[in-house]
Amino acid sequence: MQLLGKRAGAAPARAGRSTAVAKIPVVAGSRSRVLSTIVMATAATQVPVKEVPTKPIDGQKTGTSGLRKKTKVFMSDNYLANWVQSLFNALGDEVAGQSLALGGDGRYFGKEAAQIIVKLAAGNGFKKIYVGKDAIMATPAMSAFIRRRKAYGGLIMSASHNPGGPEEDFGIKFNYTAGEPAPEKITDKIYGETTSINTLQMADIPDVDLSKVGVTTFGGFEVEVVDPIADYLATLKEVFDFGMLKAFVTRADFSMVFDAMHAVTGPYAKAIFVEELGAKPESIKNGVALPDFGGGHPDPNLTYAHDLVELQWSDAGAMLGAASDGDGDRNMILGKKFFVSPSDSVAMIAANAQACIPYFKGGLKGVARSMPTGAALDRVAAKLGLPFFETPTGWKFFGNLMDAGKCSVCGEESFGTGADHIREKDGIFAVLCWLSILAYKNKDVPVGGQLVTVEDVAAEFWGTYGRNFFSRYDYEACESAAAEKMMDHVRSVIAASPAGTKFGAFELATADDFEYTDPIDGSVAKGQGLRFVFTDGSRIIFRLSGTGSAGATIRMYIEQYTDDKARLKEDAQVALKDIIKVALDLSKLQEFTGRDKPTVIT
Ligand code: VG1
Ligand code: CO
Repeated sequence: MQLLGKRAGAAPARAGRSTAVAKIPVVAGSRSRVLSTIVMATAATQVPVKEVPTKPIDGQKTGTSGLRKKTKVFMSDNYLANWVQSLFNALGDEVAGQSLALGGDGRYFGKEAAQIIVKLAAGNGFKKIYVGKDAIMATPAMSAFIRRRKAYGGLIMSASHNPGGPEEDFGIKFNYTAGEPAPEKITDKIYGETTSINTLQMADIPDVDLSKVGVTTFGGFEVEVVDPIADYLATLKEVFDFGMLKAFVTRADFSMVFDAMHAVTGPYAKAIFVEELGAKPESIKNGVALPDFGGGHPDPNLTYAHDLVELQWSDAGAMLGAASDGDGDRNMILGKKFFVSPSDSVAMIAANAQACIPYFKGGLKGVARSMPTGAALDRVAAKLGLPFFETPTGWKFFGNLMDAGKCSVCGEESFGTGADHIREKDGIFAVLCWLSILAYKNKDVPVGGQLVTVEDVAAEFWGTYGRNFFSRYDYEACESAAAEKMMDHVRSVIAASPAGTKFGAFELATADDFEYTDPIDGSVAKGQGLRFVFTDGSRIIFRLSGTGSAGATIRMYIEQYTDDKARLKEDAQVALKDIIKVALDLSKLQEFTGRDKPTVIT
């Protein structure tokens, strides 16, 4: 029986896990007796399993990307175990005899969480679990790993760009058989299970040493501790020409700097940029992964990656500057004194992919971006005659398009760039794309000659396509009720504004709450962002974040296009001044939230 699954020919399912495990009556007041009772698990795994009684915990609903809460919440009672057991319940018979992968971004509580998950996987009939050494595996590396090892799925312990540590955030998400973040049909089902869960199936096995690569066996259950880099590197080598990149990176007149923000990409960057491509070891900044990310906010943007920004705006700046987030799926690309907006970055990569990156030499199958992302990519699609898709925020919406062969390159304005080599956004991939573009464009420039820079690549792109000025204002940790009220107000503005309504100098073309029908499976996602589209193509969008762990974060996205050659290099904040004022006025943001300025401007 395949409840949710897509993988044909998966290991044969047993006739239901619950019938294979001896039932123990859970009697109120007899907790200790039940806990001490051990039953034999499935014939497949032969691991002793304890049925541990538990109770539903409120609010275990996954957001844009997995479940994120304060670390202390995750560490309390059965918080983590309940969610993982609910996931396995949601997946049902599919999991029997399968192999699961597990890793995380190295944040505080990850190693302890891994031990709990290993026991649950064994107790729920998995045959094998792969665990990244020290419970580490970057999000894109997990996606690559699932695909290469044909694992049934993987669990990633991360709250991504959210800070880590005992007082900060922890998180978990499930990626499915193609390496993609679980689609909503699964996450909805998990949530349903969390509201009625009453038993945890915990294997009665000791903790596993996760610090050494190797295999440990418990009955028919196997734990394999793996190198978290090797499979990912192998996938990247299938995409890029590492020989060409090495020749470029080691040029005497080239320099790069990669800020790992004390997060998971430190070891990956060393292995890939330094050991494989010959970059100088000092090119990697903040390369030691720490459980609290050194107290920082591992979000690669102009505010939180300020050390890198300062360096790149100084005379010591490198030709290419880049940073990645907590779990390695985001990227920020900088030139010398130059910032590439992520909405532009994905479009520039798409425009140059076929010429510069071997994996794309046959051309792109199609491209996609999330709705709030700036529309530069649309122009590339139109010019190259490519299928184009506009999806809701969150990487899970790209997976179906890629599986169906309709999308090669995709991105989000939130520093997310990726392709169909895996099913996650991929920070190091984006850096390698930019290295490939620079290497290709400079292949005929002799050492010491005038190198084509990141800024030159952008200028060339804008000269061809015009420029979509883009900015995002984040108002973090607002009071939830106030944020909801503001969104209600914006909805009422939409309802009262027919096409033709004037907002300052801007004339409304349409306004709505974005809704997406997946072209592959027909599933519908509603309420994905309040948007105003004006007759000149300018846009204003409001969303509430789905990745926070407390309060509400309001995101305001602003976009305006120009093909006026004289304005192409203008500062985005200057270019967007008028429309930003329109957005703040129509939403009454300050009135509702009391905030007179955003926490982060991108
Ligand atoms: C944010 C971004 C979204 C991204 C998500 C996960 O979501 O806006 O584009 O996919 O984070 O990224 P939200 O709901 O907070 O706007 V990551 O690197 O934190 O997994
Ligand atoms: Co991330």
